[in-house]
Amino acid sequence: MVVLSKPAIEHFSIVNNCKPASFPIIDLSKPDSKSLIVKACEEYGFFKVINHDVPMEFISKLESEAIKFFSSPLSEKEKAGPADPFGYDNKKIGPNGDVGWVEYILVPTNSEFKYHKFASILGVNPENIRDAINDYVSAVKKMTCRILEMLAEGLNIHPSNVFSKLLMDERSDSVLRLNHYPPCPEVDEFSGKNFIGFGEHTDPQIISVLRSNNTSGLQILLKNGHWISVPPDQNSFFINVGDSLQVMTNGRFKSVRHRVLTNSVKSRLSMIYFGGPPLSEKIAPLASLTEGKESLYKEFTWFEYKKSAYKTRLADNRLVLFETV
Ligand code: GA4
Repeated sequence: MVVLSKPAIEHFSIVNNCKPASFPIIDLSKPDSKSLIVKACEEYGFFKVINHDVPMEFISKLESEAIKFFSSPLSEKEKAGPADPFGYDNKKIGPNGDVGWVEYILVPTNSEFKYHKFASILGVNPENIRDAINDYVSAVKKMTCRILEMLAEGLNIHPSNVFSKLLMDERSDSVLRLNHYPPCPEVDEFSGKNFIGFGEHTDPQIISVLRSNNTSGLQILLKNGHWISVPPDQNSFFINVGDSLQVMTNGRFKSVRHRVLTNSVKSRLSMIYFGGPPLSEKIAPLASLTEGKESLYKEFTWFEYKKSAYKTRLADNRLVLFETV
Protein backbone atom coordinates (compact mmCIF):
# COMPACT_ATOMS: atom_id res chain seq x y z
CA MET A 1 0.00 0.00 0.00
CA VAL A 2 1.46 3.36 -1.00
CA VAL A 3 0.97 6.07 1.57
CA LEU A 4 -0.14 9.45 0.31
CA SER A 5 2.59 12.01 0.67
CA LYS A 6 2.65 15.57 -0.66
CA PRO A 7 1.25 16.71 -3.08
CA ALA A 8 -2.20 15.85 -1.70
CA ILE A 9 -4.80 14.14 -3.85
CA GLU A 10 -6.77 17.34 -4.51
CA HIS A 11 -3.86 18.56 -6.66
CA PHE A 12 -4.33 15.74 -9.16
CA SER A 13 -6.29 16.41 -12.33
CA ILE A 14 -9.45 14.45 -12.96
CA VAL A 15 -10.60 13.52 -16.46
CA ASN A 16 -13.53 11.71 -18.00
CA ASN A 17 -12.73 8.13 -18.84
CA CYS A 18 -13.41 6.99 -22.41
CA LYS A 19 -14.14 3.97 -24.55
CA PRO A 20 -11.62 1.68 -26.25
CA ALA A 21 -11.59 2.07 -30.04
CA SER A 22 -9.57 0.49 -32.80
CA PHE A 23 -5.99 1.40 -33.66
CA PRO A 24 -3.36 -0.31 -35.85
CA ILE A 25 -1.88 -3.67 -34.86
CA ILE A 26 1.21 -4.65 -36.84
CA ASP A 27 2.34 -8.24 -37.19
CA LEU A 28 6.10 -7.90 -37.70
CA SER A 29 6.28 -11.34 -39.32
CA LYS A 30 3.98 -10.34 -42.20
CA PRO A 31 5.37 -9.09 -45.54
CA ASP A 32 2.99 -6.10 -45.76
CA SER A 33 4.06 -4.65 -42.40
CA LYS A 34 6.31 -1.88 -43.88
CA SER A 35 3.48 -0.04 -45.57
CA LEU A 36 1.16 -0.63 -42.60
CA ILE A 37 3.72 0.89 -40.23
CA VAL A 38 3.97 4.00 -42.43
CA LYS A 39 0.17 4.31 -42.52
CA ALA A 40 -0.06 3.85 -38.72
CA CYS A 41 2.57 6.56 -38.13
CA GLU A 42 0.73 8.95 -40.47
CA GLU A 43 -2.74 8.36 -39.10
CA TYR A 44 -2.15 7.62 -35.41
CA GLY A 45 1.53 8.17 -34.55
CA PHE A 46 0.91 4.98 -32.62
CA PHE A 47 0.59 1.23 -33.13
CA LYS A 48 0.88 -2.10 -31.36
CA VAL A 49 3.34 -4.78 -32.49
CA ILE A 50 2.91 -8.52 -32.25
CA ASN A 51 5.38 -11.26 -33.23
CA HIS A 52 8.16 -8.96 -32.11
CA ASP A 53 10.76 -11.62 -31.18
CA VAL A 54 11.73 -9.98 -27.87
CA PRO A 55 12.30 -12.93 -25.51
CA MET A 56 9.58 -13.16 -22.82
CA GLU A 57 12.33 -14.16 -20.40
CA PHE A 58 13.88 -10.65 -20.55
CA ILE A 59 10.50 -8.98 -20.12
CA SER A 60 9.55 -11.11 -17.10
CA LYS A 61 12.96 -10.67 -15.48
CA LEU A 62 12.79 -6.88 -15.67
CA GLU A 63 9.18 -6.90 -14.53
CA SER A 64 10.02 -8.93 -11.42
CA GLU A 65 13.04 -6.72 -10.61
CA ALA A 66 10.81 -3.64 -10.99
CA ILE A 67 8.19 -5.15 -8.68
CA LYS A 68 10.88 -5.87 -6.09
CA PHE A 69 12.12 -2.30 -6.34
CA PHE A 70 8.69 -0.66 -6.06
CA SER A 71 7.67 -2.96 -3.17
CA SER A 72 10.47 -1.69 -0.96
CA PRO A 73 9.67 0.98 1.67
CA LEU A 74 9.35 4.55 0.39
CA SER A 75 12.22 5.72 2.60
CA GLU A 76 14.46 3.13 0.90
CA LYS A 77 13.32 4.00 -2.64
CA GLU A 78 13.89 7.68 -1.94
CA LYS A 79 17.57 6.94 -1.49
CA ALA A 80 17.66 6.55 -5.28
CA GLY A 81 16.11 9.99 -5.76
CA PRO A 82 15.09 12.68 -6.33
CA ALA A 83 15.12 12.23 -10.11
CA ASP A 84 17.62 14.71 -11.58
CA PRO A 85 16.14 13.63 -14.17
CA PHE A 86 17.64 10.15 -13.52
CA GLY A 87 16.75 8.15 -10.44
CA TYR A 88 13.59 7.56 -8.41
CA ASP A 89 10.73 9.92 -7.83
CA ASN A 90 7.22 9.77 -6.52
CA LYS A 91 4.35 11.88 -7.95
CA LYS A 92 6.61 14.68 -9.24
CA ILE A 93 7.19 14.57 -13.01
CA GLY A 94 9.85 16.82 -14.52
CA PRO A 95 11.16 20.03 -12.95
CA ASN A 96 8.19 22.33 -13.58
CA GLY A 97 5.40 21.38 -11.21
CA ASP A 98 3.72 18.46 -12.99
CA VAL A 99 2.31 15.75 -10.74
CA GLY A 100 0.72 12.35 -11.34
CA TRP A 101 -0.37 9.30 -9.38
CA VAL A 102 2.84 7.48 -10.25
CA GLU A 103 6.25 6.52 -8.90
CA TYR A 104 9.09 5.80 -11.29
CA ILE A 105 12.74 5.30 -12.00
CA LEU A 106 14.45 6.81 -15.01
CA VAL A 107 17.82 5.45 -16.18
CA PRO A 108 20.11 6.28 -19.12
CA THR A 109 20.89 3.30 -21.33
CA ASN A 110 24.12 4.18 -23.06
CA SER A 111 26.54 4.45 -20.19
CA GLU A 112 27.50 2.46 -17.18
CA PHE A 113 24.74 4.07 -15.14
CA LYS A 114 25.65 5.05 -11.64
CA TYR A 115 24.03 2.00 -10.10
CA HIS A 116 25.48 3.04 -6.77
CA LYS A 117 22.50 5.40 -6.58
CA PHE A 118 20.33 2.28 -6.35
CA ALA A 119 22.76 -0.07 -4.65
CA SER A 120 21.64 0.72 -1.10
CA ILE A 121 18.07 -0.42 -1.80
CA LEU A 122 18.86 -3.30 -4.06
CA GLY A 123 20.40 -5.23 -1.23
CA VAL A 124 23.10 -7.77 -1.82
CA ASN A 125 22.70 -8.08 -5.58
CA PRO A 126 22.38 -4.64 -7.21
CA GLU A 127 23.72 -6.20 -10.39
CA ASN A 128 20.39 -8.06 -10.82
CA ILE A 129 18.42 -5.00 -11.87
CA ARG A 130 21.35 -3.69 -13.92
CA ASP A 131 21.61 -6.96 -15.84
CA ALA A 132 17.83 -7.14 -16.28
CA ILE A 133 17.84 -3.59 -17.70
CA ASN A 134 20.77 -4.31 -20.02
CA ASP A 135 19.23 -7.51 -21.44
CA TYR A 136 15.81 -5.91 -21.86
CA VAL A 137 17.17 -2.75 -23.47
CA SER A 138 19.38 -4.57 -25.97
CA ALA A 139 16.51 -6.81 -27.13
CA VAL A 140 14.02 -3.93 -27.33
CA LYS A 141 16.55 -1.70 -29.09
CA LYS A 142 17.10 -4.43 -31.71
CA MET A 143 13.36 -4.66 -32.36
CA THR A 144 13.05 -0.85 -32.44
CA CYS A 145 15.84 -0.56 -35.01
CA ARG A 146 14.12 -3.20 -37.13
CA ILE A 147 10.91 -1.15 -37.01
CA LEU A 148 12.79 2.07 -37.86
CA GLU A 149 14.42 0.36 -40.86
CA MET A 150 11.06 -0.94 -42.08
CA LEU A 151 9.73 2.55 -41.68
CA ALA A 152 12.55 4.08 -43.76
CA GLU A 153 12.03 1.43 -46.46
CA GLY A 154 8.29 2.07 -46.41
CA LEU A 155 9.06 5.77 -47.00
CA ASN A 156 11.57 4.97 -49.76
CA ILE A 157 14.42 6.59 -47.87
CA HIS A 158 18.00 5.55 -48.63
CA PRO A 159 19.97 4.38 -46.79
CA SER A 160 17.38 2.60 -44.68
CA ASN A 161 19.37 3.09 -41.46
CA VAL A 162 18.80 6.90 -41.33
CA PHE A 163 16.76 6.57 -38.14
CA SER A 164 18.11 3.34 -36.65
CA LYS A 165 21.75 4.51 -36.78
CA LEU A 166 20.86 7.23 -34.26
CA LEU A 167 19.84 4.59 -31.71
CA MET A 168 22.74 2.28 -32.60
CA ASP A 169 25.29 5.05 -32.02
CA GLU A 170 27.12 4.40 -28.76
CA ARG A 171 26.45 8.02 -27.75
CA SER A 172 22.70 7.60 -28.34
CA ASP A 173 20.78 9.46 -25.63
CA SER A 174 18.18 6.75 -25.02
CA VAL A 175 16.52 6.26 -21.65
CA LEU A 176 14.45 3.64 -19.88
CA ARG A 177 11.56 4.53 -17.61
CA LEU A 178 9.89 2.13 -15.18
CA ASN A 179 6.52 3.50 -14.04
CA HIS A 180 4.44 2.09 -11.21
CA TYR A 181 0.87 3.34 -10.82
CA PRO A 182 -0.53 2.13 -7.49
CA PRO A 183 -4.31 1.60 -7.36
CA CYS A 184 -6.01 4.93 -6.78
CA PRO A 185 -9.52 5.47 -5.42
CA GLU A 186 -12.05 6.51 -8.06
CA VAL A 187 -13.24 10.09 -7.90
CA ASP A 188 -16.62 8.60 -7.14
CA GLU A 189 -18.21 5.35 -8.10
CA PHE A 190 -20.71 6.74 -10.63
CA SER A 191 -18.88 9.63 -12.27
CA GLY A 192 -16.85 7.64 -14.83
CA LYS A 193 -13.96 9.97 -13.96
CA ASN A 194 -10.43 9.01 -12.98
CA PHE A 195 -7.37 10.69 -11.54
CA ILE A 196 -4.41 11.31 -13.79
CA GLY A 197 -1.52 8.86 -13.44
CA PHE A 198 0.68 10.54 -16.05
CA GLY A 199 -0.62 13.71 -17.71
CA GLU A 200 -1.04 14.17 -21.45
CA HIS A 201 2.12 14.82 -23.42
CA THR A 202 4.13 13.88 -26.48
CA ASP A 203 7.56 12.25 -26.20
CA PRO A 204 10.47 14.42 -27.39
CA GLN A 205 12.61 11.53 -28.71
CA ILE A 206 12.47 9.69 -32.06
CA ILE A 207 10.41 6.72 -30.96
CA SER A 208 9.13 5.21 -27.71
CA VAL A 209 8.40 1.57 -27.02
CA LEU A 210 6.07 0.70 -24.17
CA ARG A 211 5.31 -2.60 -22.50
CA SER A 212 2.91 -2.84 -19.57
CA ASN A 213 1.36 -5.47 -17.37
CA ASN A 214 -2.29 -6.33 -17.90
CA THR A 215 -3.70 -3.21 -16.16
CA SER A 216 -5.49 -0.60 -18.28
CA GLY A 217 -4.77 3.12 -18.19
CA LEU A 218 -3.05 4.18 -21.42
CA GLN A 219 -5.01 6.52 -23.68
CA ILE A 220 -4.07 8.19 -26.95
CA LEU A 221 -5.45 11.29 -28.65
CA LEU A 222 -6.74 10.77 -32.17
CA LYS A 223 -6.48 13.32 -34.99
CA ASN A 224 -10.22 13.99 -34.61
CA GLY A 225 -9.60 15.26 -31.06
CA HIS A 226 -11.06 12.22 -29.27
CA TRP A 227 -9.23 10.27 -26.59
CA ILE A 228 -9.38 6.48 -26.81
CA SER A 229 -8.38 3.83 -24.27
CA VAL A 230 -5.76 1.32 -25.32
CA PRO A 231 -6.56 -2.13 -23.86
CA PRO A 232 -3.49 -3.52 -22.08
CA ASP A 233 -1.64 -6.45 -23.62
CA GLN A 234 1.33 -7.77 -21.69
CA ASN A 235 2.60 -9.80 -24.65
CA SER A 236 2.87 -6.90 -27.08
CA PHE A 237 4.67 -3.59 -27.44
CA PHE A 238 3.11 -0.20 -28.10
CA ILE A 239 5.04 2.22 -30.29
CA ASN A 240 4.79 6.02 -30.13
CA VAL A 241 6.11 8.42 -32.76
CA GLY A 242 8.17 11.08 -30.93
CA ASP A 243 8.62 14.80 -31.74
CA SER A 244 12.03 14.22 -33.37
CA LEU A 245 10.55 11.75 -35.87
CA GLN A 246 7.78 14.25 -36.61
CA VAL A 247 10.49 16.78 -37.47
CA MET A 248 12.62 14.37 -39.55
CA THR A 249 9.56 13.40 -41.61
CA ASN A 250 8.68 17.11 -41.98
CA GLY A 251 5.36 16.58 -40.20
CA ARG A 252 4.27 13.57 -42.26
CA PHE A 253 4.26 11.56 -39.04
CA LYS A 254 2.74 13.17 -35.95
CA SER A 255 4.03 12.53 -32.44
CA VAL A 256 1.13 11.03 -30.51
CA ARG A 257 -0.34 12.80 -27.48
CA HIS A 258 -0.96 10.23 -24.77
CA ARG A 259 -1.70 9.97 -21.05
CA VAL A 260 -2.29 7.37 -18.34
CA LEU A 261 -5.32 7.25 -16.06
CA THR A 262 -5.25 5.52 -12.71
CA ASN A 263 -7.00 2.24 -12.00
CA SER A 264 -9.03 1.89 -8.81
CA VAL A 265 -8.19 -1.75 -8.10
CA LYS A 266 -5.02 -2.89 -9.85
CA SER A 267 -1.43 -1.63 -10.00
CA ARG A 268 -0.12 -0.77 -13.41
CA LEU A 269 3.54 -1.34 -14.22
CA SER A 270 5.00 -0.09 -17.47
CA MET A 271 8.48 0.02 -18.94
CA ILE A 272 9.23 2.45 -21.71
CA TYR A 273 12.32 2.64 -23.87
CA PHE A 274 12.76 6.13 -25.33
CA GLY A 275 15.00 5.93 -28.40
CA GLY A 276 16.91 9.18 -28.73
CA PRO A 277 19.84 10.39 -30.87
CA PRO A 278 23.29 11.47 -29.61
CA LEU A 279 23.14 14.90 -27.92
CA SER A 280 25.18 16.53 -30.71
CA GLU A 281 22.98 15.11 -33.51
CA LYS A 282 21.34 17.67 -35.79
CA ILE A 283 17.62 17.04 -36.18
CA ALA A 284 15.95 18.50 -39.27
CA PRO A 285 13.48 17.41 -41.98
CA LEU A 286 15.15 14.82 -44.25
CA ALA A 287 16.05 16.17 -47.68
CA SER A 288 14.28 13.31 -49.47
CA LEU A 289 11.02 14.18 -47.71
CA THR A 290 11.17 17.90 -48.36
CA GLU A 291 11.85 17.99 -52.13
CA GLY A 292 9.59 20.67 -53.59
CA LYS A 293 8.06 21.36 -50.18
CA GLU A 294 8.87 23.89 -47.53
CA SER A 295 10.66 22.76 -44.44
CA LEU A 296 8.25 23.04 -41.52
CA TYR A 297 10.94 22.99 -38.81
CA LYS A 298 14.21 24.75 -38.10
CA GLU A 299 17.24 22.55 -37.55
CA PHE A 300 18.23 21.93 -33.92
CA THR A 301 20.54 19.61 -32.05
CA TRP A 302 18.98 17.00 -29.77
CA PHE A 303 20.78 18.75 -26.89
CA GLU A 304 19.02 22.05 -27.75
CA TYR A 305 15.63 20.35 -27.99
CA LYS A 306 16.08 18.48 -24.74
CA LYS A 307 17.20 21.62 -22.95
CA SER A 308 14.16 23.46 -24.24
CA ALA A 309 11.83 20.52 -23.34
CA TYR A 310 13.00 20.58 -19.73
CA LYS A 311 11.81 24.21 -19.49
CA THR A 312 8.26 23.22 -20.48
CA ARG A 313 5.27 21.73 -18.68
CA LEU A 314 4.33 18.17 -19.59
CA ALA A 315 1.27 19.09 -21.68
CA ASP A 316 2.99 21.88 -23.68
CA ASN A 317 3.48 21.68 -27.43
CA ARG A 318 7.28 21.69 -27.44
CA LEU A 319 7.70 21.87 -31.19
CA VAL A 320 6.05 25.28 -31.71
CA LEU A 321 9.32 27.01 -30.83
CA PHE A 322 11.03 25.20 -33.72
CA GLU A 323 8.42 25.73 -36.45
CA THR A 324 9.43 27.85 -39.44
CA VAL A 325 5.96 29.35 -40.02
C1 GA4 B 1 8.24 12.86 -21.53
C2 GA4 B 1 8.85 11.56 -22.09
C3 GA4 B 1 9.81 10.87 -21.10
O1 GA4 B 1 9.07 10.23 -20.05
C4 GA4 B 1 10.81 11.88 -20.49
C5 GA4 B 1 9.97 12.91 -19.73
C6 GA4 B 1 10.74 14.00 -18.96
C7 GA4 B 1 10.93 13.59 -17.49
O2 GA4 B 1 10.01 13.01 -16.89
O3 GA4 B 1 12.00 13.88 -16.96
C8 GA4 B 1 9.92 15.32 -19.16
C9 GA4 B 1 8.89 14.99 -20.29
C10 GA4 B 1 9.36 13.67 -20.88
C11 GA4 B 1 8.82 16.11 -21.36
C12 GA4 B 1 8.90 17.55 -20.80
C13 GA4 B 1 9.79 17.65 -19.55
C14 GA4 B 1 10.79 16.50 -19.56
C15 GA4 B 1 9.20 15.88 -17.94
C16 GA4 B 1 8.94 17.30 -18.36
C17 GA4 B 1 8.03 18.06 -17.79
C18 GA4 B 1 11.87 11.18 -19.68
C19 GA4 B 1 11.36 12.77 -21.56
O4 GA4 B 1 12.39 12.62 -22.18
O5 GA4 B 1 10.50 13.84 -21.76
